[in-house]
Amino acid sequence: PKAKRKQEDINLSKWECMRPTPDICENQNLVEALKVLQEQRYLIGEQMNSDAYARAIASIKSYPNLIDNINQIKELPNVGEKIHSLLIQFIETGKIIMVNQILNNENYKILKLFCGIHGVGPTTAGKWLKEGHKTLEDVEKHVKLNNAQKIGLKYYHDFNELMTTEEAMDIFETIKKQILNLDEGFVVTAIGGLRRKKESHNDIDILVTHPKGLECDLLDELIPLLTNKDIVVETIVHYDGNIGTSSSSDNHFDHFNKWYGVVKSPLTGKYRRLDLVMTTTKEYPFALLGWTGSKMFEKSIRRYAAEIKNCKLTSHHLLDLSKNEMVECQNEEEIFEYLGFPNFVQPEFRNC
Ligand code: TTP
Ligand code: MN
Ligand code: MN
Ligand code: MN
Repeated sequence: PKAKRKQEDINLSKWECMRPTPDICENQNLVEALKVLQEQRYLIGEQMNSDAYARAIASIKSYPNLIDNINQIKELPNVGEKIHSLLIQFIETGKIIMVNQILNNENYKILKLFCGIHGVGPTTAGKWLKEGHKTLEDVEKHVKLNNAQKIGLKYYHDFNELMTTEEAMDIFETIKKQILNLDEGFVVTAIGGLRRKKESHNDIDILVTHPKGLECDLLDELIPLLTNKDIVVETIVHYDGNIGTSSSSDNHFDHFNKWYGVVKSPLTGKYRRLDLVMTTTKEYPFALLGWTGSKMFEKSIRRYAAEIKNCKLTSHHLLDLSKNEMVECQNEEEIFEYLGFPNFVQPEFRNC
């Protein structure tokens, strides 16, 4: 078992980004139960409701002790009345009745199945369900899919199986080696869940820069090379960051050259998702911070920067709106410092 953190480590900030949050926490069973409720709200299109669960989950993940009494629940930030009563149910009975009801619900199972297709969100899944589709075979036969969804369906099984850190690291090292073969000056960094030291992974995310700016043409050379070596097997999207044509409702929309695709894992032979992001060296600290995640951490630190510091933080820059000037930062540490964080937040504690 893990070493318990001390009572004095309790941090009750309402800002997720200010509280150290590990991947696996002291109240993991409770977190897993609440994640079912959060996901169900998301799947039926109740985003606000889902977000309320996500914030409560983050609050619990950052709490360093086993939650087994009502006084502890009372002090948790970002837990509203409804979720509060579910937590009481959990400490009294060891479970949340609603969770099992959801897990047995046919529509929930179908929506979850459909959203497991890369490129399918709740809106599309809900539409297919309404049209009477129930299985992946129904979708394959009767629905017109876009390119990303076709790939998502083709590799459905592998994409929905989480990778171990060993496998994800092996893919990262394989790609890194190929990039450094092209030029030793490339700086190749694991980002996303791999950098946060999560114990399992949906994909591999890699950030690349070069002191002489060579990253701007790298993808055009790298992707054909990796394809020849049977490492890359599909391209999902290749964004040219200079052409601002792609529109996205994603909060994390940025303007980097990037490539999302599929690789064949050398270690297991399974097909895995890979994201490659190119950044200038000047933007590197901001890209690193923005692409390390978690998504909750990013949302929180951006809101904190805006509301408390009157700054606009993106994956490209930090703009101080009070002075109307860009803040130059050499590394992540300087960004946290400028935003008034008492300490640097290690990536492994950004798992909110
Ligand atoms: P993901 O790869 O989606 O998530 P993750 O690595 O935290 O976990 P896993 O892959 O195992 O599910 O995204 C990684 C980070 O990249 C995320 O915290 C936010 C950022 N991001 C963007 O900035 N823009 C984007 O378009 C996407 C998809 C992610
Ligand atoms: Mn990832
Ligand atoms: Mn993901
Ligand atoms: Mn990713």
